Amino acid sequence: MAPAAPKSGDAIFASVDRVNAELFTLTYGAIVRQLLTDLEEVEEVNKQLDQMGYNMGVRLVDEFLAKSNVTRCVDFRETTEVIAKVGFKMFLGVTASVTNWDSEGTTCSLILEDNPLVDFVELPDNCQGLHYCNILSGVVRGALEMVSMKTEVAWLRDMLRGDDVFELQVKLLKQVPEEYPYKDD
Ligand code: MYR
Repeated sequence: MAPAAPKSGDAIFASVDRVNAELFTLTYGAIVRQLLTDLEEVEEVNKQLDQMGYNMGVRLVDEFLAKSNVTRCVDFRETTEVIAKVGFKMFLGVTASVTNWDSEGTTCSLILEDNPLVDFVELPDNCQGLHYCNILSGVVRGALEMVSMKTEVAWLRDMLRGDDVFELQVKLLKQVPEEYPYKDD
C-alpha cells in the first residue's frame, strides 16, 4: 500500500479540531451518564445539567467578550443574535438561527440544525424525559443574566426525541438596567 500523502497545515488543524470535538462530545456523554447513575431521577439530571450550564454561562461571558470583537448590544433582539451567531460558533462550533419572535419582542427561539453534543447519542427508552442538552439552556440563561437579562429558557423541540431540529425558547422576564457606578455631582 502506498504511504498516505502528507497533510497540509490546514488539514492537520482540521483533524485536531475534529478529534477535540469528538472528545468533547464523548466527555459530555460520560458526564450525563454519570449523573443518571448518581441521581437516578431524570428530572434531577435535567436540573443538574441546567445548573452546571448556568455556572458556565456566567463565566463564559468574560471569555466571550475578550475573544470576540462584540461591543455592547442595544437590546434583547441583538443579544440573542450575537449569542446564536457568535457565541454558539465560538463555544459549540455551530451557529443557530433566531426565529419565532412574539409580538412584544420578548420571546424567541434559537434553532439548531446541527448539534455536536448529540453526535453518537441515542436515548434509551427509560430516558425519554431527559433533556440531554440542558447544559446549553443553562449556559444561555447564565450568559444572559450576566448582561442584565433575566430569562426563562426551555426546549421546545429536540432531535433526540424525533424532532427535525433543536428549538430552545428564550423568554425575557426582566431586564435590569445597569447602574452607572459613580454619582454625578
Ligand atoms: C453585550 O455585552 O451586550 C453583548 C454580550 C453578548 C453575550 C454573549 C455571551 C455568549 C455566551 C455564549 C453562549 C454559548 C452557547 C454554547
